[in-house]
Amino acid sequence: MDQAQHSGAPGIAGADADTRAQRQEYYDSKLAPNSMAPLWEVLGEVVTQQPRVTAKPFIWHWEKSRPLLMEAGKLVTAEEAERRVLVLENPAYVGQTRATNTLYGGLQLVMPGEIAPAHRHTQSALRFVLESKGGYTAVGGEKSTMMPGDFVITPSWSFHDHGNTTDAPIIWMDVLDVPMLTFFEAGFAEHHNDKTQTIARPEGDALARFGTTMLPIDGSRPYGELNSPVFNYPFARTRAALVATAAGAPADPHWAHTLRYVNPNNGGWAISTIASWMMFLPKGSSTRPMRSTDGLICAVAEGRGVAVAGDTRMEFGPRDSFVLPNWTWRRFEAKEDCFIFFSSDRGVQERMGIWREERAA
Ligand code: GTQ
Repeated sequence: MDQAQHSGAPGIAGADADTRAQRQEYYDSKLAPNSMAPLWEVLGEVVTQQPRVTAKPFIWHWEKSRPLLMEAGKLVTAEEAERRVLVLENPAYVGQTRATNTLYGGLQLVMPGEIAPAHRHTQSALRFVLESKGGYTAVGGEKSTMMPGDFVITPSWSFHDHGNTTDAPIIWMDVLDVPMLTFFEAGFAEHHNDKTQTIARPEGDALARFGTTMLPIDGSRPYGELNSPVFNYPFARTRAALVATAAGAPADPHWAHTLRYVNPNNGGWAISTIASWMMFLPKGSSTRPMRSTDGLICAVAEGRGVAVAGDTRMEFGPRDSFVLPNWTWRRFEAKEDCFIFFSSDRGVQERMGIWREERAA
């Protein structure tokens, strides 16, 4: 069969009405009762020539989402809610708790004095801090203060609790691999016996041991090989690295100046399932169109500009979050110096050997 016939409308072309009726009778009365179905009627749907993209580009503007979060802050406590989060629900997936086809996104608020109690789950999570005067997340027996632009991870099955001992709200963006775990039906979760986990190490311990281009001589790996033992990548360091990078080499036409958050144990992504990186796009510059099989959840640390996905132009400013769908041409324009955070399911796709990208000239 010609490969081109694998795409297009369901069913197979060319059969006359009699034949079609005969086949339908066979499907309904013989196959269906035996829990079988004819592949040839659906092959074009199942094995498509190009990805069938379902997510829509969308931007959640900080000016709108922050007041909505603060309203939630009055209606429900962090303890009641367990996690007081407004889900970033893609308009293409109403009621499905998904921001992209494979990732969950949310905006989480912890008010002064509140604690989001300790729990763990097989879903991995990352946080990208949008507003903070110094709230914290505890992971694996260590607390880390979270400042704006910091990237924090809670790998699969690690206990985590969040708290805020400052006098100002803390807000961050959550990205979790929830839809993937749902697909695998491999979700487990449990509460910690205590509201907060026991702190066993001083703040900064993980960063000192694993985050300075050195590693412990005894080879210890708190989360095994798969996930990074560094659980806070401070924005101050990331930003300085990106600025220094830009001083040393011209911008890549598609990536501008981009560095990825890495697991120092194996050079892979910080979280094995959720890839994450940050782009520095200097004022007045832009990137050329590209697309990839991973859909992106993004958040703006600094700057204003435009993100284009397909025919959709999204004007962004500081602390906005937005989605750029999989296999959809995307590009950026910077009106100011922009530092943009990205996350995607690329970690999983790469290990499956299916990740692809295309770059336009
Ligand atoms: O902070 O543990 O947005 O468990 C969704 C589920 C955050 C969290 C979310 C969670 C968390």
